[in-house]
Amino acid sequence: VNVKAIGKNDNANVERDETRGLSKALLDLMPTLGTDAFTFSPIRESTVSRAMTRRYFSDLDAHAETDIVIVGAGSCGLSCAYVLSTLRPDLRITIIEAGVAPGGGAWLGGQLFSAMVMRKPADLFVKELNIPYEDEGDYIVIKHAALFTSTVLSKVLQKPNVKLFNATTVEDLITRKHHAESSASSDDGEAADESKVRIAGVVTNWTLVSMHHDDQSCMDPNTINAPVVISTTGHDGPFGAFSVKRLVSMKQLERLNGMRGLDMQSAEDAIVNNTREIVPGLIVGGMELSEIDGANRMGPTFGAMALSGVKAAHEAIRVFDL
Ligand code: AHZ
Repeated sequence: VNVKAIGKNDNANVERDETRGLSKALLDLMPTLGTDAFTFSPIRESTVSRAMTRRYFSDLDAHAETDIVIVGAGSCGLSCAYVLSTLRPDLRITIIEAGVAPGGGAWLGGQLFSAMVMRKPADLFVKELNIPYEDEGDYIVIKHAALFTSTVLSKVLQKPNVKLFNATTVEDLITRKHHAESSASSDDGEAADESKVRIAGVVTNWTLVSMHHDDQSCMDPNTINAPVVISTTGHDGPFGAFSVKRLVSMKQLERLNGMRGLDMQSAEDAIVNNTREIVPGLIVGGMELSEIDGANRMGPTFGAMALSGVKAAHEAIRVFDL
């Protein structure tokens, strides 16, 4: 795909005032603020409108056919997007997040506390992102979960091959008949089973529209075709575990085993180790997985979310390249 550059980054040409830490231009601007000497560059309202809508609709057009869709921009989905977009700048990656604010449950550490705990070796991912932390031996602590989430989010959003559609919900999965011989997960050449499907994209709607299917009729959705979908929608809840619940209702999974009680020790290993292609074309990562396998929850420790995202990226590249 041709992925066009997202914009000019002329930070390298910014002249800094070394003692005061800010750019000379910003320091020169400061005393003019609130005086007659200060005014913004001129603009017309329609220019603002077109600046936004032209880009949004051109992104919708470009991403209607995408290489990889990530459903859910929580800690797992964002970690996955970072690795995938870095390793494969040639791939067009589309993130669909139901909430207005991407980040899922990773804006706070646990309860309403700030600090975020990650067990080693997830410190390797935090080092990759260049986020400061305190090393406590077997685990590290980032002073605020929002520092992790805002950093990974900002790095992902700067990638030219990534588009995040937030306030947008995945309402359904696109399916095709699955032919085992062409499957990513089977190489034994068995005959096509009519009831088996592969996932071939997602069905979307703006979240505010999705929330009103009960009181407004016929608000049809939109679609995105993709050979690989990665679902990281979290454990069951009002929005969570979306794709795996849909796999059960379309009889591609017999049942969900349901997330078990909390056991930090075993839960994190299980989530990373079980991150995989569940049906052809659909990889599941993060806490959504616990619903399929009956893994324990881990509570407020986030290493498994980062490394499940790393594994989902690795798996997505394998499936895409088949
Ligand atoms: O809004 C959801 C959230 O941002 C989004 N999402 C869910 N359903 C969606 C749909 N379409 C689009 N149908 C959807 N987006 O998915 C994101 C999931 O983020 P999360 O933080 O809930 O999940 P995660 O697996 O990345 O991280 C789980 C973090 C947890 S939960 C937990 C525990 O309960 O013990 N412990 C940890 C570390």
